[in-house]
Amino acid sequence: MNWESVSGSSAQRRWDECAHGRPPAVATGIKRVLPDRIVFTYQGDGDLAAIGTAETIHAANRGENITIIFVNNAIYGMTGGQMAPTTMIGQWSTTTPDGRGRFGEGGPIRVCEMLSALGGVCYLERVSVSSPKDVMKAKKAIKKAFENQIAGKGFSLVEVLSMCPTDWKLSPLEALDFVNDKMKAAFPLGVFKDRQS
Ligand SMILES: Cc1ncc(C[n+]2csc(CCOP(=O)(O)OP(=O)(O)O)c2C)c(N)n1
Repeated sequence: MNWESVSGSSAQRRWDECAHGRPPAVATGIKRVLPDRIVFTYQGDGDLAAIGTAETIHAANRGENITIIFVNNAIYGMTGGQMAPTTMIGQWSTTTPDGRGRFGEGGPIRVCEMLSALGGVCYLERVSVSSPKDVMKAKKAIKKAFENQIAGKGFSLVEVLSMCPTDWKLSPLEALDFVNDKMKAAFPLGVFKDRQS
């Protein structure tokens, strides 16, 4: 969890770490105490949509004026490839050796679609980094999420479909195909909410 300040004559940057799942709560506290700071979190799918589901939903519902960059690689990467809430039906992981099952494990949680129902949310967009064109779009979305915070518009989240070749057991090029063919079908790209005021 990180915050950055550009107030005053010189930029001050600070990175804070907190327990998995807690970044939206910690960001809430920092932003409320230091409202001139630009506060953002950088979270994986296990962090944001499993360990920290409650923190994410309630910060969004309260309309906290923070920016969340949500990295969705459909797996728990750091701990070695267990099923994440965003693992897709049929997808292999170390804890779903026969593929994720709709009845045993449930389907993948689509975070942007889920949060779009909450009144406090200002901006939700799902992007990808699996081609140069996608990277340009992702950059634009992330910039907008920060501009929203500077304008005081409230909660913005950009979901970034990302590669994890190591835990998917794929080559880097195969991992790009996995995002383009499989993940984009399960997690459609686009703007899910864009409140103007
Ligand atoms: C509160 C808490 N629960 C569980 C863990 C163990 N843990 C560390 S990383 C991780 C998985 C993280 O997956 P994700 O957020 O998707 O990030 P990735 O590594 O894929 O980028 C887990 C479960 C932890 N560190 N803290």
